[in-house]
Amino acid sequence: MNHTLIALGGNLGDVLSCFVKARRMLNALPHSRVDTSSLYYRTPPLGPAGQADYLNAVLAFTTILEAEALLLELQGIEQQLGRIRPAPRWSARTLDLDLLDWNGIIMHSSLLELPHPRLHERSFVLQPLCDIAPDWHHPLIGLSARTMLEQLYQQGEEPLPEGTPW
Ligand code: A4P
Ligand code: MG
Repeated sequence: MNHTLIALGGNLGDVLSCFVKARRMLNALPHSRVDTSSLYYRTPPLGPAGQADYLNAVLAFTTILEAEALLLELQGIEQQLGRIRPAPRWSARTLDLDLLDWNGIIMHSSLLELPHPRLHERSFVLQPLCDIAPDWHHPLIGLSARTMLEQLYQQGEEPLPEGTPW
């Protein structure tokens, strides 16, 4: 079985309901289960101005699926929950499912980059990741999620408001 980390984000419509449905759909994939869920966080939008706040969360997910097959399943779930593609990069969305890590591998294909290339720059990923896997180590940077989050705060990034259970 493969141990993976999946980030959820969204800022359009009833995002929390999308998170709940996405978790249920992940649990329904063959030989797969959601092991742990972070709290969810309300986060200021990174990217174009004028967007609504996001909700963000991270799941630990065990699956028989290979990495690219899992990414296709994630995109299928996004679509079923109302994600419109193609859309301009970083436009508001009902649900974004990013694969942060798959068994700690490093990969650069046209479809998939692992670990997720921007995860270490983002408190809206690292804070929920720290809820469920603070000792997870970034396979390229070699630092734990906890240390990467502390570094962001040392650089002046504002801590997120307290998270909420689903
Ligand atoms: N792709 C490559 N690697 C991965 C991976 N590890 N996981 C490719 C998921 N997808 C991966 O993604 C674009 C392409 O990335 C896909 O075709 C896939 O093959 P997308 O989901 O279609 O588009 P996107 O999400 O608009 O682009 P991108 O660059 O992934 O955006 P990000 O980095 O996900 O940022 N602010 C807050 N507060 N919270 C957020 O969650 N999210 C974004 C989107 C912007 N601002 C945000 C948040
Ligand atoms: Mg994405």
